[in-house]
Amino acid sequence: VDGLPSYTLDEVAKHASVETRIWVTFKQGVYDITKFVTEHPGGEQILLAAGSSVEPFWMLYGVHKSNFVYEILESMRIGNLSEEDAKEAIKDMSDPYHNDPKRHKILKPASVKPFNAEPPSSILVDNFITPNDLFYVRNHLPVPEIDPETYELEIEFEGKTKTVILSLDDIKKFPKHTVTMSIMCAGNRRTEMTKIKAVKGLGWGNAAIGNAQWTGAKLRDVLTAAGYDVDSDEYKHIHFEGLDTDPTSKPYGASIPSWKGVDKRGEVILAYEMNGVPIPRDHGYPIRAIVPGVVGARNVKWLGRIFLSSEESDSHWQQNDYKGFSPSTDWDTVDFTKSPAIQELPVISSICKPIANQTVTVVDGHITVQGYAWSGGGMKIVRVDVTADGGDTWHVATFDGQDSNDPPQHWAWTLWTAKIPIPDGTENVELWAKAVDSNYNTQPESFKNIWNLRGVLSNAYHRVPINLQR
Ligand code: MTE
Ligand code: MO
Repeated sequence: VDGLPSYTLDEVAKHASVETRIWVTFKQGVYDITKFVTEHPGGEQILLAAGSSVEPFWMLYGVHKSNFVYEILESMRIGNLSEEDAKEAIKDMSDPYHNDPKRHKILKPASVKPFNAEPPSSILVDNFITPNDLFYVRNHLPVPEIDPETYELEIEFEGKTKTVILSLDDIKKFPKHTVTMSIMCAGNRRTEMTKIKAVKGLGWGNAAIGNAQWTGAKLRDVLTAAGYDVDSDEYKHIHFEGLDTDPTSKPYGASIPSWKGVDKRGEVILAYEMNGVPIPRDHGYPIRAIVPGVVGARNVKWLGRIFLSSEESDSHWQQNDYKGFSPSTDWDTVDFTKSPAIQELPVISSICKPIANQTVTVVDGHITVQGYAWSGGGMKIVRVDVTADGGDTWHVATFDGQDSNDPPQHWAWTLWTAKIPIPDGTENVELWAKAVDSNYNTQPESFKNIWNLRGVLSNAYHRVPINLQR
């Protein structure tokens, strides 16, 4: 290694084709892999790294992390990276998340790699539409870097050989459709359930939900153009695969029942805009499956493939995650095949202002409480009840923001305000909120009886203790 010439990253970048010879870097090493390209077990994939570092690919395709592979690479070494470039390269490239976008400081991370974060819940109730930069982010993997010019969406049908491929422009040619809808993570409000007993999952507060306007092509139209008879019920499930991949190059994936995907009233779209601008990278640029009324996990970001099938997606996130269980099921007894994958979510609400333990001023014998409420499956919130005395008196909230759509196409959340009378002399109280949806379903009273080992479907009454001042 010592005694070999030293090269800068710029020099390496000039060697990216057979004519100029193909160089790559790994840590401090510079390698000429021109001869090896035809022998590479992963085929032409290796050319993705031509003229630059193989490391990000190796982080994704875990098979490379073996002494055997390192030895092959060392046999092709022709030099070292210049000291300065080596420092930079090691810093960036060893991290598959180095390409993740910059995020707004206000997002509080529950985890950084992958990036998962929610805004302070008080800002949720400031606007019916959640601004893109303040919308919670739930990523399972690094954010893929996708070139809109070369982006392709593949559509395939089980048992048929044809593949339909659409570019971004192709998708934009379909009639434009906009839906205003809330997306919520199945783990929203998990930290409240955790207080009963520990669960496995990210520690979400009550802001793993947001409401946005999504614009794109209707899946129904796209599948029809792809030659599918949407009224045929030929397939039971529609799979969505993301372009984000794990270290074994398996993509994030999920599926929805096909009736939902093609239903005229289902309004499932392949979205390219979020609140009027191209979808930000964190939220699925350039195309995201938008499945109104259905849990966040099925709203697949960075959509790369649609597959119509007789079976559900076999992805980890469809089969072994995002399912509910009895409170008495633990990790020793859980059988993930026994519960269905979560699709449409149950009714939920949450108090966003004030926040727990805040000191609130009583004005004219009242305090003001604000929050959101939402229900899955296109149900509408018909009432929100708030109490400050453990349920002896309930006060009906007024709605500040609500869509005019009727169920079963009411996809957006409802923002509400309640004015709660506070008797003289009361020093601190606990506020409770519960919502009722258009099916007259309401929230369970306590977490104890809905506890589940993954901490999902965490929709018991929200209870917020506050202090009062006059
Ligand atoms: N799609 C892909 N490709 N990869 C992911 O990690 N996370 C899912 C869903 N779609 C995910 C994905 C989950 S669990 C949720 S809750 C939502 O995206 C979060 O969407 P957001 O980050 O835009 O808020
Ligand atoms: Mo999620």
